[in-house]
Amino acid sequence: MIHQKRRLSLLNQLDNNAVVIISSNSEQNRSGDVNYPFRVHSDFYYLTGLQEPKALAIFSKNNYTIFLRPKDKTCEIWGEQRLGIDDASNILKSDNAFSIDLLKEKIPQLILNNQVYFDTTNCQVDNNIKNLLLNHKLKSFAPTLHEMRLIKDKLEISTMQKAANISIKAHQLAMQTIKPYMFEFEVQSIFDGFFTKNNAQHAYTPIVAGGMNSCLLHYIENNKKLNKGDLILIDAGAEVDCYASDITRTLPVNGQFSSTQKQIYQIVLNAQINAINTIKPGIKINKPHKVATNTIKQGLIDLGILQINDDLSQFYMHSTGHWLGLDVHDVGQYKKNGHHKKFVAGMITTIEPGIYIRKNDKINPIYHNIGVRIEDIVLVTTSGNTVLTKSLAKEINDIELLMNR
Ligand SMILES: [Mn+2]
Repeated sequence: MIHQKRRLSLLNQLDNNAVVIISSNSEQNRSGDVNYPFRVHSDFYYLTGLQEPKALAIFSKNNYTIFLRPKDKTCEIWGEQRLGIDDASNILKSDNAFSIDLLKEKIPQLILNNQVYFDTTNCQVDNNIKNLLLNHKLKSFAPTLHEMRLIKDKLEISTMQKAANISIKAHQLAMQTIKPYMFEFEVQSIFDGFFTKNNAQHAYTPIVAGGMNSCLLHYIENNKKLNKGDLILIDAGAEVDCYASDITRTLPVNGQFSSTQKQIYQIVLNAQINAINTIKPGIKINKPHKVATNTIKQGLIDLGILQINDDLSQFYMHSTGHWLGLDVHDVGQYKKNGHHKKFVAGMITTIEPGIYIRKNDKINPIYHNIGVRIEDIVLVTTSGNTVLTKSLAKEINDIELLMNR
């Protein structure tokens, strides 16, 4: 029923005679006969609840038709699950269900005299169909749909809390397991195993970065040895029912932060907490970033690492958060008419400030190769915010306690 509600809500925001056409993703080949695990297109899943390749939905206020692959005995023998045509209407609550092979034949009567909404960038249909549609004056539904996806409903919030909970437990397990001289991939395997054990997958390629690698923002090689006095930065989150979580923690490999590591870590933590505390409905969405950068700048000035007129971006060069949902960097605009939007209840954002000090002649070597990022998931509520990942340790003492238990 939720998908029906979403389709109707979208249609209510489009032209009265709108007919929306949206397709699933296609499978991606990895090598030879092997494909990557299939991941449905987020927009398609949001509107249909169907997780199959080679599927397409056409809906208007009067009709909802789904095209999908018919059941196939041979494919079934090889283990391929298909919903099939016969059950589709009942399960997906559509008026009609047809084989995807009939798409070209059926499409003209389904879009007749209506305003067609179709996003060529979102949809993977073959060129025959694309050309057929391009003969019509097309409009885009994506901007409207993506504003809808920005505000999460109850089901989405509870699914995202589930994903967050699995990630929290995996991070806790990592904190209790990490020891000097382990390899980064051994730490990654804690997440691989725990996510699989809980019927979840990685929402994105995890970053497990020890020592100098902690200063590389999207380091994913995860193949180096962890040295005793180093930090390890772990950015890893589970995906549950297509919904992402996204958590980063930075830990001392030996379970004890050094005094310089503590100095940098505490600045990032203060920045993160200050940023989170700004979040409530009506506040501009760039406020957390402003507060985080101010806190970090002042902290680095106090340590003598930065001068008042220096550019902070050499140490903090990314934004403080992003929308989170079906996509890790979720859809939804950050600005409207050139101005930052305001927070609204139901939005979910990450808050993830960091400081990255690479080897640099100008900086005291005691600070070299310290990369710290702390990332939590924040839900905007009517009265303020809730941190979905608040039960995961991030204070220095709490992390050291857990790592040495
Ligand atoms: Mn993130």
